[in-house]
Amino acid sequence: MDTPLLWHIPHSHFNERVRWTLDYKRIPHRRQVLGADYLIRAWRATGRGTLPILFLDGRAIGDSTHIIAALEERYPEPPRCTARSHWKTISTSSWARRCARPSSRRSSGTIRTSRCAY
Ligand SMILES: N[C@@H](CCC(=O)N[C@@H](CS)C(=O)NCC(=O)O)C(=O)O
Repeated sequence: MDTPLLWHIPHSHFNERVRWTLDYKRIPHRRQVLGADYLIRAWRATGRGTLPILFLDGRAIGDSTHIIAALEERYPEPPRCTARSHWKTISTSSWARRCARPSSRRSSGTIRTSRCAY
């Protein structure tokens, strides 16, 4: 199996949530920041002009939600989310750190998080 490769841009929450998932699951991978030619490269790889894109097991996967779902399937442990869902107010906990949006990663105290559907 090839080492997964992430094409990404640094300042983007779509890209950050994939980086966060890769880090959280401790998945060995490589990262490549794309330059100004990202659009054509992304289109060629996935048929859509957005980043992030993850190359996993010979597939180019676009869209952060699809990428995270594929990672969850390929690397189930540790699970990114539990079955707990729906709007809820929770205190910062291991569940919150796993499932809250990346922007809430460093939150402390009580946070409001959305349904944990990646
Ligand atoms: N639904 C996509 C959205 C990704 C997205 O919009 N990425 C932006 C960077 S933050 C992008 O590549 N935009 C390029 C463009 O729209 O031309 C995802 O979750 O990955």
